[in-house]
Amino acid sequence: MQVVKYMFQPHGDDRGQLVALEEFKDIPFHIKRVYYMYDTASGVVRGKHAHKKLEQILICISGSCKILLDNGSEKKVVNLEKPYEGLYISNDMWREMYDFSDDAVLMVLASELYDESDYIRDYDEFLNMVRENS
Ligand code: T46
Repeated sequence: MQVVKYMFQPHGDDRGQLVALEEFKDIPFHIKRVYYMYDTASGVVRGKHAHKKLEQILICISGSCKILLDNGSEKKVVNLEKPYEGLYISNDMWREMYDFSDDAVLMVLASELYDESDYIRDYDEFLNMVRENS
C-alpha cells in the first residue's frame, strides 16, 4: 500500500510560520469543504468507515494523532504530528483516527460536500466494494 503524504511549504520568517494551500497546486482536487476536530477525548477512535467518492487530505495542525489506513488487504498506521504535512486518503480506504494528543486539531480538506449516503460504515460492505473495484 502506498501512503501519500504531502509536505507543504511553510513560509517562515522571524514572526513564525505560515502555510498556504491552493486547490490543484498544493491539493490535488477542488476543495469543497473544510472541517476540523478538536477536544477529542482520550481513548476515542473516530472514523471507522470508507467513502464511495470522497477524497480528503488530513492535516494535524496542532498536536498529533495516528491514522490507520486499510485498503482491504493491507493496513498501515501513519503518524500526523507536523502542521505542514498532509495525508491523502482516497475514497476506497477504510480509515480510523486515534491516539489524539490533548492539543490535537485535525483539519480535513475534502473534495465533496457532506453527504451521509457517501459513507460506507459496514466493514463487510467495504470489503465487497474493494473486491468489486479490483
Ligand atoms: C472522514 C474522517 C476523517 C457534518 O454535519 N458535516 C461534516 O462535514 C462532517 C464531517 C460531519 N458532520 C456531522 C455528522 C456527525 O453528526 O458531524 C458529526 C460527526 O461526524 P463523523 O462521525 O462522521 O466524524 P468522524 O470523525 O468519524 O469522520 C470524519 C468524516 O465524517 C469522514 O468523512 O473521513 O472524519
